[in-house]
Amino acid sequence: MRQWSLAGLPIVLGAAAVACGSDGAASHGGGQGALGDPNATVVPVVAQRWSYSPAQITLKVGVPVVFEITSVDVHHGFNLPEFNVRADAIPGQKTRLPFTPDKAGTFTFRCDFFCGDGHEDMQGELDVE
Ligand SMILES: [Cu+2]
Repeated sequence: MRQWSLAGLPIVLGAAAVACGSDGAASHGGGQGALGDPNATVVPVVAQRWSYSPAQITLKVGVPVVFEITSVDVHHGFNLPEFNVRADAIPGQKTRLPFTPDKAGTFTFRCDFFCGDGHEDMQGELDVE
């Protein structure tokens, strides 16, 4: 089994901090920046080898939510490439990911942090209507 080096981690975390900083800028009219809309619905997402619970999520265009992502076993990722958002799913932690879908359709979220033999097939479906 392939082991990922921790050497890459500070780079990833650093990039996330930069993204959060710009998102929280005052120019972001009325929003709560990286903390997300306080009225946004929290959508819990639990990652485990090698699936997500729920495996299917339905959201509405323009309605903000906050994904609250965690893992029950090892470090996973949560990546929505069509929306250019991602977060880490870490055991014992909840990662909050504010998200407002801006287009309708059926999309795939997938693990982007190598987690073992089933990693390539670890995915779920996001429906935006
Ligand atoms: Cu994985």
